[in-house]
Amino acid sequence: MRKHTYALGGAGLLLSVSMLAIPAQELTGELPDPPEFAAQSEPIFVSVGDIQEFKALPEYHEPDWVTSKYVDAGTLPPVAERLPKEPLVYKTANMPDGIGVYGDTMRHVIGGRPEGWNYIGGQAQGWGGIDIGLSECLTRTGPLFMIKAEELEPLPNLAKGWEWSEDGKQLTMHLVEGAKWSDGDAFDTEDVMFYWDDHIMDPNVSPLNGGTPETFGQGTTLEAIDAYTIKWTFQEAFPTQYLYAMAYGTFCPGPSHILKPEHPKYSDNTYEQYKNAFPPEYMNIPVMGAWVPVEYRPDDIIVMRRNPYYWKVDENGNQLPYLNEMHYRLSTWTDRDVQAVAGSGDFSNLEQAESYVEALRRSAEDSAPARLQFGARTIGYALQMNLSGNGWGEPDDRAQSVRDLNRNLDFRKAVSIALDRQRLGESLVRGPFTAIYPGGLYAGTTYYDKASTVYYPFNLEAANGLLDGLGLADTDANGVRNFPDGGADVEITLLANSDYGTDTNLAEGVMAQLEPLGLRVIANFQSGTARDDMAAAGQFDWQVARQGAELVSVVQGTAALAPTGPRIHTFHRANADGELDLLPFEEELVALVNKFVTTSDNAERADIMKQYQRIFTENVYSVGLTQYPGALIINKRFANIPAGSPIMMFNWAEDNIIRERVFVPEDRQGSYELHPETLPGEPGGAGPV
Ligand code: BQZ
Repeated sequence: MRKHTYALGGAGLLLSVSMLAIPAQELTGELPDPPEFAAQSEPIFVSVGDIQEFKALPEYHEPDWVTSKYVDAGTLPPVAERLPKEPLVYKTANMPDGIGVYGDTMRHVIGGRPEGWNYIGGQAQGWGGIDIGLSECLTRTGPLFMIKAEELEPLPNLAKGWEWSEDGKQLTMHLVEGAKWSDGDAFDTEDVMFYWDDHIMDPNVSPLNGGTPETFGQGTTLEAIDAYTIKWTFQEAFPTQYLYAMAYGTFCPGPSHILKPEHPKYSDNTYEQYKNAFPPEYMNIPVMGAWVPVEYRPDDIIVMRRNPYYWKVDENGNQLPYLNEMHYRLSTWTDRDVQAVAGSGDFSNLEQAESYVEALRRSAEDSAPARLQFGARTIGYALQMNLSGNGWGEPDDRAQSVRDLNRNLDFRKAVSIALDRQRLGESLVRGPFTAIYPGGLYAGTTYYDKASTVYYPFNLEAANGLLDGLGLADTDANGVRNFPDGGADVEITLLANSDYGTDTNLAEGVMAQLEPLGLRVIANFQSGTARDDMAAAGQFDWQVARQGAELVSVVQGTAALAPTGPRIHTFHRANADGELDLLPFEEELVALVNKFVTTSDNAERADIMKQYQRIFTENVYSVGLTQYPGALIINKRFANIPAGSPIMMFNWAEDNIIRERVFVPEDRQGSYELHPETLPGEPGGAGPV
């Protein structure tokens, strides 16, 4: 069998490119505007202070059965003792339907599966709002979609207040004094420093959602001043940006009194043993969130019961949450839409465009149990090429040669203009939903600027011309281009998440549309966690990715907009020696992102993002595929759902709608509770008590 060669002919290749290259300006074109989409609902814009405050109230309340069954029985302290000195108080004026009543359940359906409860140790809980509900973080950003743009700043949360030093290099934060974990243990700086010292700053641990030292700025330090005060020290002055990184998903401390004894620094455990020390079967894991896991049936359901120590109340002093139980049925993401529309489930982020027509048709009927609330076009997909040329993900010869192609601008341009985005969008759903998306920041979002967006329209002929220019000829006439000098066929693996029809449909669209370009693209469809692990390890040539909040809001996840650190970017990370081989335009993007983080001047920020968008799209940093609006599907019996809450902006809707203050009016409550009038039991115990 003839040994395949993948040589790209090094400098020879590059030289020939410049001579043959089609002038860039000839490949650019006018970017069509997204189709009008009237169904989008608008938020009611307010100030942070209109939503919440921290203060002591004259009296506190809880469900009657908690008082009679637990407090009166002496198995639980009175509610006032379970609450912090100054609980977080949600203001009635900001609650669409006002003060709520206790009772009922929200029935989620999810497509993920729990690996275990060690979020900060790097385990996934199944997504779909589970980890968002369990984890509380120093600040909060989900509800920021309703904050006036000129007052935009993360909401206080476990950090109830903070102040900057004169020179802006130090930030002192005050934790909610007297807040407790759901088993009654005190939440304090020991939990915060355990997360910082033994997770963020420990290279052997990768917390879920990717917190790394760079997330908080090169050289940043954190120290505990006392049990309820921490102090950050930054290299830059007033990097207010990092307050967003202190929200979900990158600064949500875990229960150190439970996790620390298992951490390798304090035990004989290996890091793998520590990560897996709290499997899904472990019930009543202490949380700061509103509900605690009390039952788990594999491939069936996770049931959660109200947290008796939850540290938030309404203005009448009623301890939240209002809902007694949360269900997460373990199914598929598509089934989530189906069940929400049918009324056997209560919530869904309608994010898979293929389900739109049926969901709209069904929910238009008067008898429909659920309503749809469309937001802006913040669901976006891109084809991301692995840009590491120095070994991230340990590529073999074939993969290494693909990486070298990926790092070539003409190659990325060729792939981009060989894709017919109109057809890709319509292959998902017809109608005014999908928009042509060249990549980068999304049209319709705060920092987007059309004039700064370079668009290379569909042009298969020019695409073939570019690859000819790279010396990738089909030397063995099998319809697939070969690497130069009689090399092997150009074969490229395409990683995609098989848990979503949209991801695999787009991937199949890309594979089909690149055949006429003579590239053999091979599907590597992996289920949720497997896909996430392969992507994080760099084990892909290309991937179809649904992008995160950073390209929607810019201020959330900013550091991940470019490889600002060795382990932070989705498609370009460092090799095993920690070396990051940035391309020249990437250096520029890193500099712009770092500048954005330290600039609080809005005009300057807007200008920085214009430069970012131009360099991103001009260099086809990633190949945009499509962009469309998501819709919240929520059962009509739920009250206090904020107007205009998008499914994805600063975070997912499971955070945006503030579930702890969602309620069901008494006369509409269903009898879905599986463990009525029970509370979580001992950590590691059998279940509810
Ligand atoms: C929303 C979200 C809440 C993760 C996950 C999942 C993981 C990714 C992403 C979305 C699911 C739902 O998305 O699709 O609508 O409920 O959970 O966390 O795709 O595989 O790793 O980034 O958020």
